[in-house]
Amino acid sequence: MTIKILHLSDIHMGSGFSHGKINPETGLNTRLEDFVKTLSGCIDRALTDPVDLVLFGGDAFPDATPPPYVQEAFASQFRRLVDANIPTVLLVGNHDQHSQGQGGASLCIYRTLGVPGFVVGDKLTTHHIQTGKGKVQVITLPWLTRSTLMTRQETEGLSMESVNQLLIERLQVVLEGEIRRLDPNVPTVLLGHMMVDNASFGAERFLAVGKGFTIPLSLLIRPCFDYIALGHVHRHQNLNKSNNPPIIYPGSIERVDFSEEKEDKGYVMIELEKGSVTWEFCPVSVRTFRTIEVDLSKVEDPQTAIAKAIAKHNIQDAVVRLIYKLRSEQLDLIDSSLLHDALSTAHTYTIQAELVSQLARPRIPELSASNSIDPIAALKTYLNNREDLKDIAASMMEAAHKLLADDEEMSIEPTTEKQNSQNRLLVSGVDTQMSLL
Ligand SMILES: [Mn+2]
Repeated sequence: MTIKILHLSDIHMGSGFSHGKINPETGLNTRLEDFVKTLSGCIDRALTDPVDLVLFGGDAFPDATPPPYVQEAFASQFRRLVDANIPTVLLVGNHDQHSQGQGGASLCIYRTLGVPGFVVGDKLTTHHIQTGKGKVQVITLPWLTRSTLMTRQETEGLSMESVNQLLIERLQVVLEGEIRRLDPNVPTVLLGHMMVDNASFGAERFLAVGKGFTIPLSLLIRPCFDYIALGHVHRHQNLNKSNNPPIIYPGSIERVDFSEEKEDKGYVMIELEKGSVTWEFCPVSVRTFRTIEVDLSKVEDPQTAIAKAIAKHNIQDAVVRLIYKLRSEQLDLIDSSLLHDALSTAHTYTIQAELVSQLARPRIPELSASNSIDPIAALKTYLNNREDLKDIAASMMEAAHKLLADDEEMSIEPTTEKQNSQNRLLVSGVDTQMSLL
């Protein structure tokens, strides 16, 4: 019998409030209302279809301690699956884990309360789930941290790269143990919250400093898995072009920030049988995010140019950011009240003016925009050029290493790429920015 599954992920309910406003009728942030509406649409689909199982790929909230009204908004949607007797697996993502680790995840309350049909995936283990259309095996692989599979003593003195390598070796062993105990006749899904690397399994990948912990694709492509359901990356994609098995990030259900401006949002519907699976990405309609960027530095009439740039876009009910570049002597030529008028139909908007420096050249040539260098190397170069910081240079380097290591432990956002480019921008030029370091 075919088992129907709805796979969704990265709900992040309660985030992005800065892109919303207070709804005077409800007193709630409109972005919370947007997220609830979208989640509600996903649950509607699960109920009307109906599906036999719902898989959530992790990151329910922006952190492990969401305010009660946000938790309740989340719970009241998932409650509808309980009422309809649809079994559901809630996987723990990095944002759901408490920094203290040990069982403090925001989703564990569903297990503690014994919510019927609900399984919380906070451990690497296999769940045998009885659906209306037969049995399914779901291996849950929550967000891994070093402390998940290793003790502090084991990792002491090891470089971050060796720790990551060791972690992957451990994971391979534990996963193998789960795989050996699988019933080969029952359809099997691996549900994981992680960054999966397209590259093959090799040590060279760990040599790059500051690179996040990733799991090699080769570790996941196993004939025993019929479908690999992922969470963590906010852009929908299938990592296995041969589709055997599909390795799917459904992506986030709503735009969390501007880095997701151009992405389609949605969930995935799966039809699963042992040895045969089909899946389909189902887009949902979410609020538009729109960046309007305009360079006024070379135009005669900046006010007209900026009005034209805005008029080109449909900004009705959208979250808008207007970024314009201009020379300092043009400042008086912009009437900001006219900008506010032009943007008034947007849901919310921000206006960001950037001065174009006539002398936009880097003080430290190695840190020019054309060189993309990792944060540690950039800091080192910078410190080498600052005699006055000599005394604290070593401790600054140490602190930076620590920050990057912590960052990996706590949360690696799919926006890393974008943040990298922002970092590059930061070191790329304008004098005032360098002095911020
Ligand atoms: Mn995540």
